[in-house]
Amino acid sequence: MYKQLLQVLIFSFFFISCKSEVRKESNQIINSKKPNIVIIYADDLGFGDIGVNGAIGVATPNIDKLAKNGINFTDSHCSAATCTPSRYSLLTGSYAFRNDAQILAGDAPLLIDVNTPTLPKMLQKNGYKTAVVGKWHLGLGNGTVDWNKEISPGPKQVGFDYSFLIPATGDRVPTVYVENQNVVKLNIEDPLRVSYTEKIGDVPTGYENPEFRKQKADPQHNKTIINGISRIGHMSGGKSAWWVDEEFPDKLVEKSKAFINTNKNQPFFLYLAYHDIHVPRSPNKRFLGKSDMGLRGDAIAQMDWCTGEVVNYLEELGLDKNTIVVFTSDNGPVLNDGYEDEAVEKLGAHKPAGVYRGGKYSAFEAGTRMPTIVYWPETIKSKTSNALWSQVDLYASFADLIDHKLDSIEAPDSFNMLDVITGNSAEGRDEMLEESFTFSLRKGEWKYIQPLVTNKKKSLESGIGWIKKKGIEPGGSLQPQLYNLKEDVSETTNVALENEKLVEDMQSKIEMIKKKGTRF
Ligand code: NG6
Ligand code: CA
Repeated sequence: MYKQLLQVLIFSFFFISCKSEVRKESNQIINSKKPNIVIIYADDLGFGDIGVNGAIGVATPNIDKLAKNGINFTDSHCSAATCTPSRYSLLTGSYAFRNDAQILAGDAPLLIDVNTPTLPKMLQKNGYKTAVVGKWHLGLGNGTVDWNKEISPGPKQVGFDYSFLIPATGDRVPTVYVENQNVVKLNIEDPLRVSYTEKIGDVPTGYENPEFRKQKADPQHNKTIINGISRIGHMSGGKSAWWVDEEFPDKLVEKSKAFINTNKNQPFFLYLAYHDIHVPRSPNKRFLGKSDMGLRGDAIAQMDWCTGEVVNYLEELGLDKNTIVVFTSDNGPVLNDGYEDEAVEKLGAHKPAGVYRGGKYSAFEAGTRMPTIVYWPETIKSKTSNALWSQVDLYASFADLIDHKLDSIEAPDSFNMLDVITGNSAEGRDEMLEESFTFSLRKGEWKYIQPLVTNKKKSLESGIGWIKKKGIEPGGSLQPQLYNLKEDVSETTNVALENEKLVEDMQSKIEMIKKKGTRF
């Protein structure tokens, strides 16, 4: 008995001292000792799309190296099954439904209220220089953006000292980079205009000149053609500023390295958000044929290369041992998301979501269960972790890492998972919300999916039919769904009817979460 108690005490002491080891450095007065934070955010990358998680047909040596020398998580989640909501949660520590975050148009206003506490603002307060490089998709300006002037509010007003943006998505106009809230290389003689309602200017569109396209596209992706790719939305002018999709990897790596280099002598936070492997998939010719899966696989190879470039650069500058790198993705995988790029035809035996059911947009696990690796040489040890946690937790976890005490309005849904993220604990969350077109709740071994709020079969089909058309199982039903993930990780057998009380409890827990921040 005493022996056991002693063991517990020794273990606790060891555990606490490991944790304080992680923090000790951040307490030192020399600012440069605070760990740098790099979040590498892939787009639409599924759990099974990386080598260490079983990818077939594409190699990801750089990402695998991070996983082998860091922690590879099997039950880590983005907050939602689509991009904008996940990014909103990552940066605010708040569930996306609290601000009604949905996939945004390319001319949507800034979604994050400038008075909302954000992860980059919290880090700034603690002496960090902060940057976002890559896909933004959180809106810009106040609703009527003039792309020819400084665009405000934007990343600066939510806490980023430096920004280099793909403003919305690769498939949406405007197809220009925005650096520190100004369109890059814009010629004022040729003003840039954007419309999501009607054709403007005389740039060919996919519906008028389909012969100009490199890839066939569905009607939503068939508007203005830029660089041989028809996009969502219309655009005219600004020709000198138009991006070349094939240059994304080099541009994003270049801008990331420049930011790291400029700030190497002080703590920094880099949020590097790739376009890859979102549509349109148009990798640089260096990566064509690098996979057996056509453009989708080649985009994975390209994204892996970018990851290697940035991580190796940290090493080259001697920063790697003082930098925590989180590699993850914003939502589950999708094959045909609007363009015919042969992702379906060339898939072979590869399973983008691994053993999980569903994909992007889906309420099933593949919607939010993300490939997730945390890498911090010499501070964290190599392992696999099955702990449950969400990207919404990064805010509170990084706050703890640098000894920032959260106040009552900060990060209302963010739980401190620092010990989990750094591998000192395998005890993740007890409960976690997953957002999609409905709500799901994880609790212990259970996964509950809230029924859709309609009684008409027709409305159900119109609500989720479009997801089915993409070959993805939406996971929506008029009935409650309950799965035991311990026995049925692929969510094949709905056991809601046998567990009425549990279903009721989980539904009421969702109601509680809806009412107020889960941290309080
Ligand atoms: C959808 C687009 C899809 C993709 C998605 C956003 C249509 C029919 N589909 O509306 O192609 O752009 O938005 O993807 O327009 S995400 O990863 O940014 O959430
Ligand atoms: Ca996405």
